[in-house]
Amino acid sequence: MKFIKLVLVGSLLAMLVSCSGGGEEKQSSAEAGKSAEGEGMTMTADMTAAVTGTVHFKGEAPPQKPLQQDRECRGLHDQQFFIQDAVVNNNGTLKWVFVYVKSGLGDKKFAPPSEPVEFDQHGCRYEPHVFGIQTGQTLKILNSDPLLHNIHALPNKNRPFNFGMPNKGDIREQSFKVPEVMVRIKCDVHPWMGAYCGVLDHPYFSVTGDDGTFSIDNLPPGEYVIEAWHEKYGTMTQTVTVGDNETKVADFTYGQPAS
Ligand SMILES: [Cu+2]
Repeated sequence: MKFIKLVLVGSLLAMLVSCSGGGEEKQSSAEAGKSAEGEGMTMTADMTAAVTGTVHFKGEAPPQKPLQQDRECRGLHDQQFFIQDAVVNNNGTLKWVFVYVKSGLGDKKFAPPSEPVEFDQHGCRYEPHVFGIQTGQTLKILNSDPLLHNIHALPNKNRPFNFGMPNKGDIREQSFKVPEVMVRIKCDVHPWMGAYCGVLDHPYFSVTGDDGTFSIDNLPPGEYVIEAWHEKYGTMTQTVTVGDNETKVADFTYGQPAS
């Protein structure tokens, strides 16, 4: 009798845990589905304007500092990682710059994509270090490491979240409700782990990689303020006017001494 009681209590607890855990995920995907089917959404497929460019870094590149990890994390991989807060590529361009349409879209509405944005914890680093996501889009958080990480998001406008992911293969889903550039994400177990997420209510953003270029495609024609954001070197903006079937180049240059 006592055993049965324990089993009952146990399964009740398990149900409670799974309900509260799964409820959040259901709610966010339901919200995404609702806005995807909503009326008045502007489609992006037939829009033909584009803004592309390169983010240059002028002057001496900062030295690449090796990332110091603890013994447990070093044991997960045989690579030498470097701190990612100021990465100048071999071609003199700047990596991890979030470039996006800051204004100019008016009241056009854009449904979030149904595909999630994947965000991994791998070798005790976040991958990717900088990324963009649309409001209502699913952020699929993975843990590829066989140890405990926690995902601690520190937004100012969105609801913060903070939970542990103890096992390899763990998956959690989150989403953001309102635009916010940028949301910092950190791990409290491993203080060197940090990432930045740009939340927008439209799909017009890009992050520079190893060649320092960015591309913002499928824009409606118009005049836009394009902002480049870098975690260490700050923001720069410029205004660009693009017509149908037109691609404008908007380059940015960081690292210039103040004039
Ligand atoms: Cu961690």
